[in-house]
Parts: sequence; C-alpha cells; structure tokens
Amino acid sequence: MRIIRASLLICLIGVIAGGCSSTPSQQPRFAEVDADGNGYVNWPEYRKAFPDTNKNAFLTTDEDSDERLDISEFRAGIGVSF
Ligand SMILES: [Ca+2]
Ligand SMILES: [Ca+2]
Repeated sequence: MRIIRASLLICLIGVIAGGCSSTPSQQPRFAEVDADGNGYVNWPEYRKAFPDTNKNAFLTTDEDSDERLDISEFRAGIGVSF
C-alpha cells in the first residue's frame, strides 16, 4: 500500500512539473498548432488543429481580441473548451 501511494505521489509531482511521460496529452501542443512559428496561433492555424471547432470558440479563447492566441490564451483555451 505504501509503495502504491508513493508511486501515485511521484506521478502527481510529475503532472505538476510538466506531465507524466507515460500519459501523453491528447491535445496538440502550442508549437505544433503554431504552424508558422511566429509565437501566435491565428484562426486558420487553430481551425487546422481543431477541425470540429468554430470561430466563436476561437474568439472566446482570444482574451485580448487581437485575433490571435498567445501561449497563455491557448493553454487557458484548450483547458476550458474540451
Ligand atoms: Ca502562427
Ligand atoms: Ca490574443
């Protein structure tokens, strides 16, 4: 029991520190979605990564309404929209 608890704790620490490598994320990473590598995800890049989404979801995610997502907007957005 103690061993199970210890390994759970290690996994939890791993999640906090950047994710367990044994549980790959289903969500695309920001760098993959940002196809042109300019540091922002625009609507065409977003739609390509999330074909089932609509522009309303993109605009909701775009907190400062500059029609592009920086990494913090992107991370917050995929956290709430899925
Ligand atoms: Ca881009
Ligand atoms: Ca923005």
